Amino acid sequence: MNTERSAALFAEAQRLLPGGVSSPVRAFRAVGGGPHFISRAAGSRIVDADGNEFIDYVGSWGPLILGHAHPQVVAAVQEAAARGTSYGAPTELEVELARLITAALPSVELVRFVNSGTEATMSALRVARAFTVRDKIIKFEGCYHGHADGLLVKAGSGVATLGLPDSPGVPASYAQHTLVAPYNDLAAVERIFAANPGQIAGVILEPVAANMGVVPPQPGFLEGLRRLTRDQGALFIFDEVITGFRMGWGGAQGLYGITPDLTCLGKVIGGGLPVGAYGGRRDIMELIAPLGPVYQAGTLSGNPLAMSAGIATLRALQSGAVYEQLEGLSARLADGLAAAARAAGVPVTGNRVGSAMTLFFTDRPVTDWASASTADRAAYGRFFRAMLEQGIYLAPSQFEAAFVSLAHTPADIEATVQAAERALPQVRVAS
Ligand code: KE4
Repeated sequence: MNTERSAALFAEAQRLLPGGVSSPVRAFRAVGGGPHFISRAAGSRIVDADGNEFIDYVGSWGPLILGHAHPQVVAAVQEAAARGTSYGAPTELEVELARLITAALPSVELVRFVNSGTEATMSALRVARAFTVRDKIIKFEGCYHGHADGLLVKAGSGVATLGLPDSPGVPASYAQHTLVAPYNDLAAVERIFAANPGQIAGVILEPVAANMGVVPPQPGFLEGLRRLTRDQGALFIFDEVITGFRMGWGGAQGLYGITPDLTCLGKVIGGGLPVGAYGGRRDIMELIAPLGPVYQAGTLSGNPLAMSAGIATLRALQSGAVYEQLEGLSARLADGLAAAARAAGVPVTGNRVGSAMTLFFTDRPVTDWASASTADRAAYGRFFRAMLEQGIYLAPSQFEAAFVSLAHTPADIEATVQAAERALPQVRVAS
């Protein structure tokens, strides 16, 4: 495969950007080789600077549930841009997107738009601390909530990918307020509450973890946390930046029937443009300026382009049996990959919730970071490269998700399974 143009661009990019990228996980450090610079995309396909075409399962890390360059999204953004790109003033568009979000998520009575998932979770923690007048929060090992200081503690995604358990630059005086439990371990959370009575402002988690690879909540885990936080006067914060409108119209909270106090959103609600949002109970969100004293602001928050892309995306998700379509394609892909691994004698564990899935190169169940981290990263790297050579673009990290979009076709899925049948026998897994 000719990658000369990408290689030249990467060399130039490394002279100008740290690691040559705008976000660490894109650098392919976990899988080897240089990143492919993408020049265009449409539907389920991306095309790199050398003209190589791939079936894409990254989908910009989740936002592109409709696929790339969806006509309704492109038209909405073009029309909005022609009327001006940003006003720094309220618009009807943010009212419309807020209407769609609050109708889909009954727990979200008030919502504030921001520009990234990081801003959403950072702001949700601030208002949780203000509301409870407590400083400590509980997060889970392997969950990633963006790069806000207090959340870069035993985080997942790129932090786990690069083996950076915590980040330098976060003052210990701040990180000490972040307490960490293993995912799916309710007893560990009960012990933390018992050891910190009256001090926990909130518990934040991905209701379906997707940043240590996909790890579903075990039965009773979410319900137990809901009961525990309510009993302890702490807020239950769902980070639905990935799961929101991905796991169903009602997100993970709809799928599992849990009512969180606060919800963080991003990705899908922006249709591929920079966006985030946080919202929840009115009595909590009324603390946010200008209504209340908790300050949070943003020059481009609610900007008309992101709002237009988000509205077009959510409206497209309201039509027809889109989630059943995603489920059918995703189940076929997951089953096909598992069968290919069995046929090749390669031990893997496949985790999937809806259209997000991960093939872990380990023979044990993956229910938390400790078990996810037993996966053979080198084997995943070999699998990734063997698939890339065949025109299949997976996440360049064992600890991320593969996303199926509504633009993927049954033929795409079959081509992917057949590529895996050829790739997996080449993957030698460390015994
Ligand atoms: P952003 O600040 O990257 O928009 O969102 C942070 C975030 C918050 N919460 C969850 C559950 C997330 O998954 C993310 C970001 N996801 C990663 C990939 N898993 C973004 C990719 C990247 O960092 O380049």
